Amino acid sequence: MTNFAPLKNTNFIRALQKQPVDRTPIWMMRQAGRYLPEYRAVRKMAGNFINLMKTPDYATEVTLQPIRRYDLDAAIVFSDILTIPDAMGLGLYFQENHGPKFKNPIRSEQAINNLEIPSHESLSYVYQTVSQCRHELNGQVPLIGFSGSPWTLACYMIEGQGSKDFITIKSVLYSNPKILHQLLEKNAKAVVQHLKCQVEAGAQAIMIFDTWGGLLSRAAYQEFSLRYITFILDSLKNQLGVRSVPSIVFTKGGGQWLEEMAGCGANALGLDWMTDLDLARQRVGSRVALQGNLDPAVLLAHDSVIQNEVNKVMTSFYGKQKDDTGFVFNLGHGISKETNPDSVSVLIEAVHRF
Ligand code: 1CP
Repeated sequence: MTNFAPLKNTNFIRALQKQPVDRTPIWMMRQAGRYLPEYRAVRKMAGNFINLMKTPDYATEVTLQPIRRYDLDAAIVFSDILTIPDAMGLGLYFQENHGPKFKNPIRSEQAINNLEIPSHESLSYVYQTVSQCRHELNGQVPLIGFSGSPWTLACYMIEGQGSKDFITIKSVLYSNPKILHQLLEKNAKAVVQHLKCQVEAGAQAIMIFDTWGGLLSRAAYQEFSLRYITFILDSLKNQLGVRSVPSIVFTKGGGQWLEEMAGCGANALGLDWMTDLDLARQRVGSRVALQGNLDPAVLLAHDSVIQNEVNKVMTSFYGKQKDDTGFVFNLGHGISKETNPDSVSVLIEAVHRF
């Protein structure tokens, strides 16, 4: 592994490990994105989203943009969860104003049998971006690597694109669970390898995005999502050993199963804004750190509203409990592209001032 500069701001890593911090660390999901004019400029240069993501120089540049502009405590590598299915041969493309789609969605058992775990080579642009970001960050803040959860990846692989209810995969779940498990198992192995390679390339923490886990019933969530996340975190610990890094699991709509999630092996759980931080802490005890959970829509309001809502989130975490370690401030989901970049400064200042 390359030698990188020592980390100067360790607050994020320490919070994930439930150790004392100098200040509450903050970063935002999708912090590199369309709300920033400098992102839109690089995206235009790249021509399209896929090219932006697959060109390490561009991807590194947009990863660093929010770090240059704001006093954030972590960077997240600019990539996408759909890189894995793309590298499995599903053919990712981006339809302007419609979002990502696959040319070859999974439509048969045969297609699942034919899937192969992506080679290191096919995703090397991600690892190159990770190393380049880590180098250019020069120890300023830690770098997060990430992946989608096997379930969330399968949602897109079977549907072929985004959806509100992902009804195609849910019908497979009930009519042919065995075949779905075969797909999830392949995805899980691919995710282990992808996260491991990102850590080896320089990622200092990892996050698993289970954006669509909340579509499942409690029992189905355990069987089709959490079980594979647990497998991934366990395998990573075994394979990385002393090089292991702290981990975060975010299931949107997962507030109902926090007790079970707290046992999956993650250092921290990401919470959406529907989940109360205070109650969450009571439910998971001191087993895991928590990350969240301001409604991203708050950023569309007046500065005084933003400050007020930040204080509510902070008080909800720090207000009543004795154990005040293990909190990372974040949004409850990705930042909206309608957000005024100045509102983000107001948010960050309010968190740091609290
Ligand atoms: O510029 C653009 O038009 C592209 C918009 C965009 C961006 C900024 C996409 C397409 N992906 C990304 C980057 C991205 N995606 C990051 C970057 C790091 C960061 O700054 O946070 C991350 C972590 C993701 C992860 C991702 N991609 C998720 C999980 C997290 C989440 O937001 O729930 C999901 C579900 C995707 C799929 C995806 N990629 C892009 C879009 C628009 C979508 C959603 C598609 C849909 O469901 O309709």
